[in-house]
Amino acid sequence: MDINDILSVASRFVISGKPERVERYGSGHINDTYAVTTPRRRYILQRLNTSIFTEPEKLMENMLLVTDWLRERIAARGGDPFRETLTPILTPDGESSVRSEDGSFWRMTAFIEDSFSFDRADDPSVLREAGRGFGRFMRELRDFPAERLHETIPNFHNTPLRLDALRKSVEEDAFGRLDSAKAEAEGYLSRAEAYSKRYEQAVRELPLRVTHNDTKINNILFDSNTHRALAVVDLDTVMPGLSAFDFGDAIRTGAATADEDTRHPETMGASVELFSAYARGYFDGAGHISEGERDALVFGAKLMTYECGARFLTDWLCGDTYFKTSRPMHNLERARAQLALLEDMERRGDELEHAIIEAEKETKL
Ligand code: ADP
Ligand code: GN1
Ligand code: MG
Repeated sequence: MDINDILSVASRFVISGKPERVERYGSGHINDTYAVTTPRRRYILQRLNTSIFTEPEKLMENMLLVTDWLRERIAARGGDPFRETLTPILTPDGESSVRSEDGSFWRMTAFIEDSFSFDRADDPSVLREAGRGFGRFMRELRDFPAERLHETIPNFHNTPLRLDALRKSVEEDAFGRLDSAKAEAEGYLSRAEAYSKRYEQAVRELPLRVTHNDTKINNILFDSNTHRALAVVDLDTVMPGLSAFDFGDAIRTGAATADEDTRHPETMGASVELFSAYARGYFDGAGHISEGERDALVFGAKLMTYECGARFLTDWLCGDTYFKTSRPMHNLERARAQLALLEDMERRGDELEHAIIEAEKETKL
């Protein structure tokens, strides 16, 4: 589709002014995201990846329910409901999406101006804010009727099933890539039993909440003026889940010493300082969590790193069909970086557990 086609998709939504400019936006791995500008405003227009989100209409139902719910909570605490959550833009018929001629599925949200996001931080005060923002997101959805949510990707954080997929891709080696990934396959599969066991225990014992499930650090926006956490975006995977998943996925990207995309796994590790900062903000934002949930937070960070790395490796072995890539070995390099991060988290396990205890103490003071 060329720019004019995208502009004509944009004009099918009820927007203020004629869409004049369109540019690629953000660094998400799944959807195609564009910023659309009219003489008056900007909008985010997204083509959903419908090979991954196979029932996009249901996903949009979730998004409308969740943003309506959050808007009320935000207004009730005196916040700005049009800046602190996504505002879906509808069509003249009240639909939340349109299909273009080629069958692709589009949705639009108001652009949240004067905000920024980042792929990795090195400033503890920003990480603390991220923790507060994602923690508050979970707290504000605490009483949300979870049964009204569709499961947009079934078994999204079912780590044992993700490992089955990895095992299968190793056995089949359909693209002849296993030779390039022997050490990584061994690194991931040798941990499968231990992590699956601990995962099953967590799922058995911990409360199911409504969680975001993709708390990558670039899925939270910060206010450019105050640098406070502003809005949690990318609501496509809001589904029932464990608090440890959301805590862990944010740590995986936010408290790492290198980018997820680094080609230098030797520079990848966990920053205890950033981890502590995130944990402090998180306890503050999330409010009460159970002892069991608290005790699973460090495990959540390891699990999400492990699971995501295993998914990158699977995608590498299956010919790069899931995550967007921009270089030939991208997914293999991502899998290497996540393995390096996991090894470092395992080495520093005690330090991380200690940081949780200290952060919790501080919130209780
Ligand atoms: P993906 O599912 O591909 O990750 P996202 O929904 O996360 O796509 O969007 C990609 C990026 O665009 C986000 O990381 C965020 O930085 C930015 N973004 C998304 N929605 C908005 C919005 N309404 N206003 C401002 N920035 C946004
Ligand atoms: C994807 O959509 P994005 O880029 O925020 C993926 C996450 C992975 C992440 C790894 C729906 O997130 O699960 O952790 O890439 N989202 C989906 O960078 O699969
Ligand atoms: Mg995203």
